[in-house]
Amino acid sequence: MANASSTSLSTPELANLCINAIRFLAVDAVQNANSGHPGMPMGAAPMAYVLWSRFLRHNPSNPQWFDRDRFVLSAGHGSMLLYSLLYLTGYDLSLEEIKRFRQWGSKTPGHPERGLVPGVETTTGPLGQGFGNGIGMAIAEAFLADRYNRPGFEIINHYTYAIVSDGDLMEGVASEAASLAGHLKLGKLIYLYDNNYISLAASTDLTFTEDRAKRFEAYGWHTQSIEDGNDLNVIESALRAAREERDRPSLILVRTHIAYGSPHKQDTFESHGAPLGEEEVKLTKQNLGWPVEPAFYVPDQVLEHFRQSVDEGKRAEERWKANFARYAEAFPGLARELRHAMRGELPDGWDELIPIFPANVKGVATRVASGEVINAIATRVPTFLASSADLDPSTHTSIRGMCDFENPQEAIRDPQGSAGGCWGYSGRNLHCGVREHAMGAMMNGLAAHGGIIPFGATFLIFSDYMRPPMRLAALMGLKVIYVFTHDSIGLGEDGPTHQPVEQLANLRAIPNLVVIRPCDANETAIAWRVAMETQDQPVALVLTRQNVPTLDRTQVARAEGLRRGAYILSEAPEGNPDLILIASGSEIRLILGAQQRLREQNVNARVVSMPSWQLFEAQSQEYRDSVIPPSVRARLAVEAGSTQGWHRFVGEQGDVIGVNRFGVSAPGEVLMREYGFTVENVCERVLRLLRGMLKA
Ligand SMILES: Cc1ncc(C[n+]2csc(CCOP(=O)(O)OP(=O)(O)O)c2C)c(N)n1
Repeated sequence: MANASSTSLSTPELANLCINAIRFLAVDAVQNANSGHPGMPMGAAPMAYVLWSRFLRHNPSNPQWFDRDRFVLSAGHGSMLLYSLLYLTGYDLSLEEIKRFRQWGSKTPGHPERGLVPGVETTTGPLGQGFGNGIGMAIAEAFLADRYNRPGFEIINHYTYAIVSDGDLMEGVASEAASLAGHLKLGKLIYLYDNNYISLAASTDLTFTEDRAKRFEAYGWHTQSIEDGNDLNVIESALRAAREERDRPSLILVRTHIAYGSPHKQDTFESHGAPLGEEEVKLTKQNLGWPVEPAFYVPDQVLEHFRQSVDEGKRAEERWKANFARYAEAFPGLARELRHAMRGELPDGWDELIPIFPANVKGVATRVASGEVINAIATRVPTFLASSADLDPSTHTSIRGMCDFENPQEAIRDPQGSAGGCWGYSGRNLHCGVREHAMGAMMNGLAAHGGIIPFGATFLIFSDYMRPPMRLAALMGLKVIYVFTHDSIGLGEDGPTHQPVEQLANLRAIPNLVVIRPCDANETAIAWRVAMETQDQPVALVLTRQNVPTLDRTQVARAEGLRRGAYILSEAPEGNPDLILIASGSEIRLILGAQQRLREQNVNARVVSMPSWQLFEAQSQEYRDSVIPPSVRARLAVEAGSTQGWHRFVGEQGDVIGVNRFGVSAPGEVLMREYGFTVENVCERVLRLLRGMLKA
């Protein structure tokens, strides 16, 4: 079924049976679960059928085959559409699982979840995200194809398809991503739009009346409109035309009817997110000529027809493997590189060029140190891709001289801001423009596609704009790296709109996201190593705008300690500590200063660098107790951000110097002083803490 030539096999009757099988698996599963979204799969089944049976090149026996077409169901609430297709085409998803839709421990959760359901490329549900993920996947394909294909060897050559809905198109993230996809001329990106004029709570007449085709044309997309979403031949022709259009992404607007075939629910918003009801299920089956019983009925010829995908998929992968073997003979170096990339492995010697920074009292901003590390890694890791939301001069995240990811046909009119080198799809710098939402969603697509290690950069304050995709990256366990600079009120004059306060606490609250705030250049280098070596978790690096001293590691512990999340940076001078001082990032300088000053007052303080809560919490209790002994209850934490959560480490009797109000526009040093980030204030708070404990 992978190529159109097999369409002659599918009589209209058989096609109709197949489409109704998709529809009624969805209807029955939702009815059985008494929860879910039947309407969308019922309306979109014909386009999904045409795509999956006549175009999609995939291998149900190996959902990981690298050169498969990618398919994203961006309207994740219509998950039963995807589960039906996966079951019918022979993925490792049984009919029993379909019957257990939305139940505890099933492989058919409410919304498609990558990693849990075989064949699901990306977790969708929050509308608009899948739309952006698909664009990341198409970028990955274009990048890898440009870098690795050679004449006669189209090793990387696949399409990215998605089904998107009104909700997807309404969400802002889709506008950002569509705008960039149009600019980049991603010709192998093809989206089918389930244009049914109904959303969750209303008809789109109440909310969404722009001319969608014109909107996408203005973005630079190729658009086609189909009046009848049940006309398979027209859908097939449109998909064919979209595939032939190589210079623009495609949107095919398909007029469909939500809950198609339901006598009382078709075209109503009630059918969007609730079971049809037993009586209506019966009437709908009768209306479409489907047996009322049994539920979950799949005619043999339907299964047989869909299951041709299994053999076709195997053959397609075998052909690809044979071609890859010839490629490896002709281009052994490239093939080795690509194999590493496809497996997500780092090449030998990937870290050889990462610098060790000499001690320096004046120091360097951790964003600047990070920039040096990035360039050292990029030289050795060819699929390490930088993206930036128009802030790379400030975040120091350009991969210098290693080309810009741009459409190669595009004439460069004004190259300001270019990273230098060539201009094309093998460019290592993906300029996202001022589009953080899209950057986050696209990075998930890049990582989910595989073969690429993406990182993206912006100011910490604007992590707020990327939080939804960051949450999904963490949920999926994707290897995405975030570089967030300008990490505190210490950034200064830009004022409270730009000064993060609650962002660290916010990011630390996301399960499975590793947040690291290194204290100096050498911790930054180790933080990058951790980020590169971490496989199934996103990592956020939180960096300063302002200089911080590069610590003399002959006087304090080695920066390698960062790997454990927290470590004793400087032991209490007299051994057993009276007090533990804990900080991260730029505030380490203060607690080191306080340690010296307190010694003069006979207070014996241990200094703990705690760049990452998550890494620390992953350590054994024994290790954690060795760094923060339970017996030492006098503890003070210092961090230029919300104090929320810090009591977990300082305990009930401990104290925290933080920022629990918005910042102010003023020079960073002034602000830090006024907000109590001085050695004097740290010492004063320590003495107060110790006095209070004596009294208690
Ligand atoms: C970001 C986000 N906001 C809200 C929702 C809740 N929600 C689920 S589907 C939907 C709208 C559905 O409209 P449409 O996309 O046209 O899907 P259809 O009604 O055609 O199934 C909403 C608001 C969501 N899933 N994601």
